[in-house]
Amino acid sequence: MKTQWIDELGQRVPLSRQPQDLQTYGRDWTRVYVPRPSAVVFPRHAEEVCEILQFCSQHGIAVVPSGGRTGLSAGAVAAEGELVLSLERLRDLGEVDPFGLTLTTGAGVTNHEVHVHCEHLGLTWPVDLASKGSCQVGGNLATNAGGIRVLRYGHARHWVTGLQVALMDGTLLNLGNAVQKDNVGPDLRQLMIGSEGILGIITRATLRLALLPTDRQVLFLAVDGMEAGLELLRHARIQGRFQLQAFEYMGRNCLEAVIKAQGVPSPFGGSGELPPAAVLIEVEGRLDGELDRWLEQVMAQKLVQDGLVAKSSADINRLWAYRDNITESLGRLGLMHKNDISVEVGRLAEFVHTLEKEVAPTFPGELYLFGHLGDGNLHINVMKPSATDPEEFWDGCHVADMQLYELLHKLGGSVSAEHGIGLLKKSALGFSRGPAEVATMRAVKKALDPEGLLNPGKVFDL
Ligand code: FAD
Ligand code: 2HG
Ligand code: ZN
Repeated sequence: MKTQWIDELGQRVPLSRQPQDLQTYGRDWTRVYVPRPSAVVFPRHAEEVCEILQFCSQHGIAVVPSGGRTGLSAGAVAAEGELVLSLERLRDLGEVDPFGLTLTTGAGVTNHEVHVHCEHLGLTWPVDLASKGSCQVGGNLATNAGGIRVLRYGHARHWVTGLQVALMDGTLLNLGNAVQKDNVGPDLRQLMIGSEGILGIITRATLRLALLPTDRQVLFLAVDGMEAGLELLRHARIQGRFQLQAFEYMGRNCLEAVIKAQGVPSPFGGSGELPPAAVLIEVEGRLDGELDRWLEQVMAQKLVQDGLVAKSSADINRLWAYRDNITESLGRLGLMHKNDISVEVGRLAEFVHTLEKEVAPTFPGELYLFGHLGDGNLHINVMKPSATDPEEFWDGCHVADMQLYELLHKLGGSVSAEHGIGLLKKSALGFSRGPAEVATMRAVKKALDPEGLLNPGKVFDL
């Protein structure tokens, strides 16, 4: 491979070809593709991002934008000799605007750093996910991240007023600022959000902030399975006179995986059998006994078998850790094939029924179900049996996936609720998006990146 261009670029901007950096920055959280970037660049400001893109356009070099590399669909993977462009040095973090409740930040600031920055003012950016320590604002917006508070606040796209984006030809677009009301033609900010780095590179964002929830109440409840969890959700939404912040579900084997991988005791105490499933509910505000009354009702109706109510912030963190640690724990116990699906909440019972009866037996491993029940979003993880060869396992999963996607198509669900398409889910795209819609996406991509150099092969092939 000709590498003269790498030396030339390395004289202009910080660049690494160290094998360790190529391994680290050439991949995200997924472990399906072998990272093979040609180099990694670390621009220090937006103008350098533009300079790199212009250089790459002139030399026909493919570029992969890389954030915190926590993505779960291989969107930030560079397996074909691409140049990785890391945003980690774009770390300017401004002051909170106390009038408009906004904050302007570089794309490379982590989600958690934004939270800490606003906390002392009683404010937060309500995009909250278990990967918050590593994922970056740019990555959150490029994936339109969901997370554990979507039920209350919606996805990341609702919490942005301005974006700065570098295009493949080196143009820098300033799309909006901290102004809240701004209806001037088609909204290019929203086009960029969720586009997984195929249309432009986010260099800076102005975020909307929300009040940090006070008087957080957290319940960890044992339920009989998915149907009971859904019934509980219906009760919470209709009869509970409180504001839900989160409503999360995990099957028994997920809980077992966390207990085993993290070396923690059962949340329900003792050494007795774990319940078929558990639901973590977070509610905000002073409730004057309303939550206790609701809990008594659902226990009387036998919707809940056992329950814990957090009594302190240490308790809240301890209970949330059972949910937050699922992905990490499953990853430690084995190789996982992942699906991230959603259907209307009202059709989730029907979906799970068919999944368990017809689709689950076709997967070549045990299924682990958990997710954001309140959003109709389930994470279906399949663990590779230790005796199965990885290639055979991936192939078997891809065959079974097609049945899963057919089922979702029939129910009008989504093949990617929050993680995006990236490289991994390209074969799923057509089950949730029609041919005319995909053709329109391609036309937009071609208009902004005619040579297809920005994150090539992600979402769809040109
Ligand atoms: P990366 O993985 O680096 O990149 C993701 C995509 O965005 C890639 O296509 C990349 O090319 C592109 N990209 C990155 N930065 C930029 C930029 N500045 N400009 C343009 N494109 C860019 N996701 C959820 O939605 N909800 C969850 O609850 C959730 N929980 C998670 C829990 C764990 C333990 C893990 C490991 C992941 C979880 N994720 C979740 C997935 C992941 O954290 C999110 O998708 C996150 O938003 C990715 O951010 P990142 O900075 O790590 O992006
Ligand atoms: C979560 O909700 C993430 O914890 C990760 O979206 C899901 O690991 C997964 O499948
Ligand atoms: Zn999730």
